[in-house]
Amino acid sequence: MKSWPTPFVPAVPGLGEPLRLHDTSRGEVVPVDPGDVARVYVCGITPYDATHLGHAATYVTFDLVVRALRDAGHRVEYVQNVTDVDDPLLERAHRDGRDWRELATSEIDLFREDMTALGVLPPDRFLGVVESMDDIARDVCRLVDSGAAYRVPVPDGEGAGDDVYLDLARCPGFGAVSHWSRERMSEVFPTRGGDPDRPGKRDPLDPLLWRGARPEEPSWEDPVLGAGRPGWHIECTAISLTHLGHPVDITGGGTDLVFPHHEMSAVQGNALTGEDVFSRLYVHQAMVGFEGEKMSKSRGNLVLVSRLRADGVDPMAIRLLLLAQHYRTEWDHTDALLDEAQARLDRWREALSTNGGVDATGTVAAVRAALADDLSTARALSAVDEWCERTMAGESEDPGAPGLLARTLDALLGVRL
Ligand code: 5CA
Ligand code: ZN
Repeated sequence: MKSWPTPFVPAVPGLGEPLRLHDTSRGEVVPVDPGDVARVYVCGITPYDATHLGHAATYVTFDLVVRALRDAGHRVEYVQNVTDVDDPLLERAHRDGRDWRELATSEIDLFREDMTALGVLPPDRFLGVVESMDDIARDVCRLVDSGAAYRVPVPDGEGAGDDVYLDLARCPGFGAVSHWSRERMSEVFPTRGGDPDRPGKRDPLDPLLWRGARPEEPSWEDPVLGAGRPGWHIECTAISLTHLGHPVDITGGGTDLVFPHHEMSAVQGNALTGEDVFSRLYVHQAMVGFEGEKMSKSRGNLVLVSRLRADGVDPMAIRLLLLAQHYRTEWDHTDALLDEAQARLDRWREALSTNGGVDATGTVAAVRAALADDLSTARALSAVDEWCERTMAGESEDPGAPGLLARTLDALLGVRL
C-alpha cells in the first residue's frame, strides 16, 4: 500500500560511526554490522485506533536506526507491515458498527499523517496483510506440506474447514528470541492473542497460522487451506521473508512483541527456510505509559499524536519529547516533559537562527557517536544543548556552524527547525 511522503534528508559531511544496538536475543549491545544493504523489518500498526505516543516512540526509534545506518554508509531496505485484518480490528469495527475495511483505511490515513508530521522516513515497502494474502497462504501451505503444521477442524456450528497450527514440537530453537521460561510464556500467551485452551491443539502454545472461516468474519479462499484468514505471527514471517529474504539484519517493534510475536515469527521463519537465524538482531522499544499504566488501545489511556497536533503542539516538540528518552527505558508521559521539549525546541531555534556560532564539527561528531552507541539520544541532545548555550553566550562566530548543525539535526535526529 502507499506509504507517506519521503522528506528530504540533507547530506552531512563525513560518515557516521558503525551502529551498535541492543539485541534482545543475546541480551547485550552488539554491532549491527550489516552488509552494503541493511535489511530492516519493523512491526507496523493494527489500524483500529489512532497513533499514540507509544507507537510514535517505536517508529521514531526505528527512524533513527534507518538514519544512522544510512549515515554510516549503508543502503537500507526497510519494510513495515500493517495488520489490516486481525481480531482486535474486527472486534472494534463490530463494537462501533463500522465496516472493518473502512475503519482500517481511516486509521491508516491518520497514521500516515502523524508519521509525516513527525518527520518519520517512510518504509520502502509498507504492506498490508490483505494485499499480502497470497504470500502468507503460500507459506502456511508450505508449513503444512513439510509436516511442521497441523489442522484442527473448526468446531461444529462455528464454521467450516480447519484451523491450522504450527507444531512447536517440530521446531528446534523455540525460545531463542525471548529466552523466557515455559511458565512465563504460558502466563503471557493468552494475554497477547494466544488461544491455549483451544481443544485439539498439540501444545497449548502452538501458534495459529490459519483461521478457518467463521460466519460474519472476512475470509479468503485458498485452494489447499480452504476459506479463512491468517493468524497474526505468520503475517510478519511471510512479509519479512518475501520482501527482505533471510536473515534480516534487524527485526523491530515494542517490547510487547518479544513474546509471542517475534518468538513465533522467528520459529516459523526458521521452519520455512531450514535455517536457524531468522533475524540477526531483535530490537525493542520499551513501553511508554500514561498515568502509571502501559499506553494501549485496549486500556484506552491514550495520548494521541493527532490530538496533540490538533491542540497546536509543534510536531517537532513531540519528536524532541521522544528523543529525550532512551528507547530501552520505560517512561510515563507527562505534560511537564512536553513543556521541557518545547522549551528546548525554542532554545535550539533561537541559537540556530544566529548568523554564526561555535564551530560545530565536534558537536556533529558527538551526536553521531551518541546515536551509534545504542541510540543514546539524550546524550546527543545534550551535545546540541551545549553548542546552543555556548553560541548564545557569544563565544565565537563561525558563519557555517548553524547551517552545519541544522543539517545534522535534520538528517540524523529528524528534527527540522
Ligand atoms: N500490528 C502489530 C504488530 S505486527 C501491533 O503490535 N500493532 S500495534 O498497533 O498494537 O502496535 C504498533 C507498534 O507499536 C508495535 O511495534 C508495538 O510494539 C508498539 N507499541 C504499542 N504500544 C506501545 C507503547 N505503549 N509503547 C511503545 N510501543 C508501543
Ligand atoms: Zn509484526
